[in-house]
Amino acid sequence: MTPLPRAHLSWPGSARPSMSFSSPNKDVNGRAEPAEPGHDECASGRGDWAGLTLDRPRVMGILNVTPDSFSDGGIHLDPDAAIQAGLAMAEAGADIIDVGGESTRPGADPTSPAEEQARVLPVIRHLAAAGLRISIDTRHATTMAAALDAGAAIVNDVTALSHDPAAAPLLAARGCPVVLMHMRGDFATMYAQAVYTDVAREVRDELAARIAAAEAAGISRARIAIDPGIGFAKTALQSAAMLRGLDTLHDLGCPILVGVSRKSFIGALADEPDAGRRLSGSLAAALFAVSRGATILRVHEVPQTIQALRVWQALTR
Ligand code: PMM
Repeated sequence: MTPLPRAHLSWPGSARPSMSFSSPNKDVNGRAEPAEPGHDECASGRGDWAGLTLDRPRVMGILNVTPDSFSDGGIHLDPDAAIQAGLAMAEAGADIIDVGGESTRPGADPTSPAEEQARVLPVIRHLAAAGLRISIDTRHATTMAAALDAGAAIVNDVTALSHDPAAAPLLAARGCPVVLMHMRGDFATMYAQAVYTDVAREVRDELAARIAAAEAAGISRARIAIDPGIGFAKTALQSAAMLRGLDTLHDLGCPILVGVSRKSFIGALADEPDAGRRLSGSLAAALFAVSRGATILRVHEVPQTIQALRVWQALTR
């Protein structure tokens, strides 16, 4: 099949600077990416982030090496199965593979950093050695450090560096890109704090405070991506309202990452209790998020998301 020409998106609001990304992977048009620049080459604001050009949507594949994540728990607990799944997502065009070893499911038992590292490090070592761009999904500073040592390039913290006081100084010293996700409370208490007057405005203000804390610790804004934390301390209706107001986050000047894949708000909107049967709703929400300015999508189903993005891009460019 003849590859489509590289498609460019029309972003809502202002035009975005072009970014170019590197990986042994293919982009969403099936083209090989150029070699990755070093971390120091990250540009500011909505420009390059983590060596990726964000002139088009990027895909982060989810690899939960856990027994109990809400939709894929147990599937990738065996390191060989996780490695094969990560390689398959990269082959399908994922730009980043997000490896996590602790379930963030409400009510999940906390995982010790030692157990978390035992799960993720063999997988990260293998996938990083194969040239994949890896993010580590953790709130523990010791796991961040060990994952970066094992070859991870990005830290994804669902607590926006608020859980572990050692995390921000560590990342300032390491100089790596980081995802700051919005949530309130912890995994056990977050729904008790899902009270908002204007969810998008309040999430924006709380993310601004986390960005300021990161900058005060020495992390440059150019290294920060933000995430509204769909489903975290938000009801289904609040998650939907957050997505509708996603463009409220633009003035923070950071790339926006969104994870809607299989989330319970999809189940609520689509009346689908089985998380494994939420692909269609997840794709609809993902494309909506892109139309509101999301630049990175965190997804379980990489090939299907890339197909949806290719068609969407071809129609909107
Ligand atoms: N969601 C989960 C875990 N980590 N990280 C970011 N940045 N954004 C998210 O929305 C997010 C996350 C929970 O979903 P999973 O169990 O499918 O990984």
